[in-house]
Amino acid sequence: MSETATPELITVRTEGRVGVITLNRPKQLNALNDQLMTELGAALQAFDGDEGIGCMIITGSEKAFAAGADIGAMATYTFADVYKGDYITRNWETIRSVRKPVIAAVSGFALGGGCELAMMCDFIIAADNAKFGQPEIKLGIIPGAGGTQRLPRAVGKAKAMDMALTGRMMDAIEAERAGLVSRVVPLDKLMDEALGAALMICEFSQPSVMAAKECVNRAFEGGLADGVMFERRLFHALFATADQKEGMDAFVNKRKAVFQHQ
Ligand code: CO8
Repeated sequence: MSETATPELITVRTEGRVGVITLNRPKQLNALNDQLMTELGAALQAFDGDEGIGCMIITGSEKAFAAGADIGAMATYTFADVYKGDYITRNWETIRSVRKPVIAAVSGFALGGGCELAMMCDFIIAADNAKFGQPEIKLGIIPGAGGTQRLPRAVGKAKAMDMALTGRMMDAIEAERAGLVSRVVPLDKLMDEALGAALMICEFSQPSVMAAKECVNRAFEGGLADGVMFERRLFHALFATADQKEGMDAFVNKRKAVFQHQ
C-alpha cells in the first residue's frame, strides 16, 4: 500500500492535541510487518507535521503491544534478500526522525522488534501485565532494530546481556526497577495515564519540548562534553522564544502560563 492510503494495520485518532496510534493486527499479536511499519511511519510523520498536534502515543492491544517482527514474513529470506533490499529494517528509522514526543503505552507482550519499537519511543508507560524481551536468540538471529544498543543504555549491561543471550522476559515491575519504563499502572488505567502525560506535554511550549527531547537523545548518542554543549546552546536559544517570556513572567506574577508554542 502507498503511504497516503487508508491504513489497515493501525488505527489513528486524536484526543485534543494528542495523536494516538494503535497497532491493529490482533490475531498476530501485532507482529510488525512491512505494511504495518510503513503505515506507522506515515501516521507519525503526518502528526509530526500537524500544527494541531503536540504529542503522540503508540499503543497496542491488552495482550500485545507487539510480539516482534513478523516471523512468518522473515522465515525464508536469505542474507542477499535482506541486505540488498534493506528488508525488514528499511522503514523502521522513520520514528527516530519524529521531533515531537512519542510515548509508548505498553500492555502485554513487547518482544523483539516490539520491545525495540517501544524503546525507540521517548518513554514507556507500562501496564502491570507488560512483558518485555529480546527473544531473537531463540530464532537464530539477534535484535535488528537497536535492541542490543538501546537496552544496555536503559537497563545496564548485565540485564541486557541476560535478556539478549537467554531470551528471558522482564515483567513490568522489573522493567521499571531497571529503568526501561518510566511508570507502571494497572492495565485499566494505562491509556488514562498515557493521555494525561501527553496532554500535559502538549500544554508546555512546543519549542522547549522539542529542545528537551533533542537534548536527552543526545545523551544516548554522543559523549558527555558534546551533549552538555548541545544542551547549553539550545538552552540559550530558548531565550529567543515568546514562551520563555510568558513562562517566567507567569511564575513571577503567580499566574498560570499560557504558551503560544512560539
Ligand atoms: N510473528 C508472526 N506471528 C506471530 C508473532 C510474530 N513475532 N508472534 C505471535 N504470532 C502469532 C502466532 O503465530 C499465532 O498465530 P496463529 O494463531 O495463526 O497460530 C498468534 O500470533 C498468537 O500467538 P500464540 O498462539 O503463540 O500466543 P501465545 O499467547 O501462546 O504466546 C507469545 C504469545 C509468547 C508472544 C508467542 O506468540 C511468541 O513467542 N511469539 C514470538 C515472539 C518472538 O520471537 N518475537 C521476536 C520476533 S523476531 C524480531 O522481532 C526481530 C526484530 C528485528 C527488527 C528488525 C527491524 C528493524
